[in-house]
Amino acid sequence: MHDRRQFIKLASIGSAALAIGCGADGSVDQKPAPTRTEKSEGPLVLSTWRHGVAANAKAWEVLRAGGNVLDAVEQGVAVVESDLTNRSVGLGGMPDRDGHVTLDACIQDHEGRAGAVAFVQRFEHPISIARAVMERTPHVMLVGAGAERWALENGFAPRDVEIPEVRAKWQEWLKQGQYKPVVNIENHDTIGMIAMDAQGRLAGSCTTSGMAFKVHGRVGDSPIIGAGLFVDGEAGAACATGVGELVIRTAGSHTVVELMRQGMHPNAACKEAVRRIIKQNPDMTDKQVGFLAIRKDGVYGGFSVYNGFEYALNTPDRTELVETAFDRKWA
Ligand code: SD4
Repeated sequence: MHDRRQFIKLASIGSAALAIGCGADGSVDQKPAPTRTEKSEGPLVLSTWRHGVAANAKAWEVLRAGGNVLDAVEQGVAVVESDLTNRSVGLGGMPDRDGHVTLDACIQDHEGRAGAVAFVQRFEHPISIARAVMERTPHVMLVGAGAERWALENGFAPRDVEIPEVRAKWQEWLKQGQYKPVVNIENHDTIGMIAMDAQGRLAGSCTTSGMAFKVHGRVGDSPIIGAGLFVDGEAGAACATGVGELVIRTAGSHTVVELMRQGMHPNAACKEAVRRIIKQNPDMTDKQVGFLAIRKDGVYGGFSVYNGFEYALNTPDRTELVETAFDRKWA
């Protein structure tokens, strides 16, 4: 329970966010946001989309057992990477326009240590390679053939997966060959996970097969620290989903964390990041973007361009799928 002083503090943060002018209706900021301000109240896990439910269950298991928050975010999203029925994460994902499934992932801890891989093929767990890059090299990111060779040399076994349904969809797409992503359907379902352990340590992970039928070699926001994911132990954590190019151009997750550092509520910080994207891109037709955020004090939230962006939430009191507030309705 929050005492009165705590309540006033939260209320004033909310109105500060409103005063910064994050949107005309203000409804997100005015709603009493979900809060977790006492560290003793326990851990917290958020992850994008419905597949986040299974990922969160795994992450929660790790945290409940007193495990490391970095293990939690790695093992959580790895569940989704292994699910070959998932068409937007892992080896079951949709291919690029040349028929290759190429994967992007990154991970970051509360000390700002980070690892990433991009444009990798034939590995089931890019998130684990990303973590290994972080822990075993002086680098942050490895890409393509170099990343694959490094993974092989470091004990990761390649895996060849051929999914007839995916092949058939690609062949169908080739008939027109048009790149026309549509929001909220299987083309936009990266898993991004952000979490806090009982001691208040933050970590995040993000992994995806990227946009279906992308140009071979294209890398989205998901493996880019500051775009698809950003964690700062002193301020908060954020992750993104949706059209990666829009998120990269605005350093989306970094924006969210920096706004929270200034005291902004996570809902308002995500909303402001969305506002900047919309400002840069007056025509947002078919372009979904959503953000999730946890502020250092355990307050959390999210916001998206269109309705339909759900996130899986685990707290000591709640295990739910939550829809974020949004800027506009997808008709
Ligand atoms: C990307 N952000 O590669 C990813 C796409 C996605 O949910 O599916 N996001 O741009």
